[in-house]
Amino acid sequence: MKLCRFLTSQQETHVGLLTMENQILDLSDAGVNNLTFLLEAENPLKQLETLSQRNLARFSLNQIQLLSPIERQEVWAAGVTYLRSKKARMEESNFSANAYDRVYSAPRPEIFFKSLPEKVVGPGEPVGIRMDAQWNVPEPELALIINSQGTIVGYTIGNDMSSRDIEGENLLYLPQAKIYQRSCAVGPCIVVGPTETVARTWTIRLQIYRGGGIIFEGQTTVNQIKRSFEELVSYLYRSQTFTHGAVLLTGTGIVPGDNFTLQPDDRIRIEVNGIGVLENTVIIV
Ligand code: DO4
Ligand code: MG
Repeated sequence: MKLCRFLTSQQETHVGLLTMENQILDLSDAGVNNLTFLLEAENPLKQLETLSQRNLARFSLNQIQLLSPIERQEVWAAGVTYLRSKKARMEESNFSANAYDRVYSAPRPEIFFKSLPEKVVGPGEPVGIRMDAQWNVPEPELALIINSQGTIVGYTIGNDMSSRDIEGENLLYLPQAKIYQRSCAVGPCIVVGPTETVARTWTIRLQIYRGGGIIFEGQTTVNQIKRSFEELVSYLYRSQTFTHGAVLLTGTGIVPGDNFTLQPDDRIRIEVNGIGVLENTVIIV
């Protein structure tokens, strides 16, 4: 079941279900105006299955605008969860190679704050590269949707936009490399139902388009994430409460070569089979 938020032609925000026929079943027509309400339910999948049987208003995708499927959830991110990420970080960093090496196999994972919900960019909206950074990349990541109890209730796609020169200069600059205007995109929908075992069979694919052609292409599998999802969530929820639930990006396993940097107007396309496609163009912020 694919849950989404969308804007109607009357500029109203509704909650919907993406059907197999690429239509949107308007759950707001059944009085459901809030994603979090569904994600906090005892059995969200069962609720969605029941709602999907109802004769509700339908829209085609060209009648609406998909929004990021986040309401009041903070976005956090795990790092150095793939071997590829550890290697890239060790190579880029001036003094901190050892820190990345150690965190990859330490009991405690790297987890950092990424975005306030209201700053998250949705499908089709521009993502940003910092005006004071020279080396910028997208980080295509599986995102866990977690309820207030710490249960994983679904999955979506996240883009943890990052400035590698700022991150590499000094580890203490990480928040500046990671958290700035339009640095986090999430969408297009939340897939409710699959277990971790199923999610681990998915492939993450990144394509970057420039001037009509593809300038970078890469892929990885979710199964290459070193830590279990439960382990990542249990660290995030330690000594921390999330009244509205949280979103956790699970790290990147795709890192373009060292001579690649994003430019304005590049189009970033991230596909996870099992979820869908998240696409954004790049602007300087
Ligand atoms: O510590 C650097 C950030 C790592 C990261 O964001 C990732 O591995 O995805
Ligand atoms: Mg990342």
